Amino acid sequence: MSTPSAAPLVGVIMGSSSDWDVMQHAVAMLKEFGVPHEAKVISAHRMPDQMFAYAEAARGRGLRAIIAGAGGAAHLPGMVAAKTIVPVLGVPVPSKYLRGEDSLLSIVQMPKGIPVSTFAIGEAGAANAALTAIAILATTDDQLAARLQEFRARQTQAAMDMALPT
Ligand code: RP5
Repeated sequence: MSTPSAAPLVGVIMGSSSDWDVMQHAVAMLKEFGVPHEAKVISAHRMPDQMFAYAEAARGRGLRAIIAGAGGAAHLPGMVAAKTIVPVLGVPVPSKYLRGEDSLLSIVQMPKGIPVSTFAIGEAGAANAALTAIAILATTDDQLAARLQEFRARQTQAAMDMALPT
């Protein structure tokens, strides 16, 4: 279920369109739960003024979480977090030469006082960042909380139904 016309509650931003292969998994999860969201390219290095404007406006526009994905010198999540108190969920995107270990370390090693919740490198991190944004929203939305519980229950059942080759 997707609600593109409603005011976005979650912003999904990424440093480049080349990050979409990974970040689409965050968007897919938000769509599955029917969470109003937006997705944009906002580059820390190539469009820093727009990055700061996005971060400064985020809370006033009603965003409750920002999922920020970037690769390499992945400054986007940290710099957005520096300019807003909206929770920032950082997704390290796999990079060409260091396979995302550079992205992970860039995002996770924030100085005390400016947190970025940092997720796994790649697809799992993007999906889990979305699930965390959903969990944040579910603290004040009982219907969403019920959908999250159902998601967990389906996942548990799928694991219990797993069979190994004999
Ligand atoms: C980062 O540089 C982006 O987040 C992307 O992961 C990486 C490479 O960007 P492109 O050169 O593919 O645009 O800022």
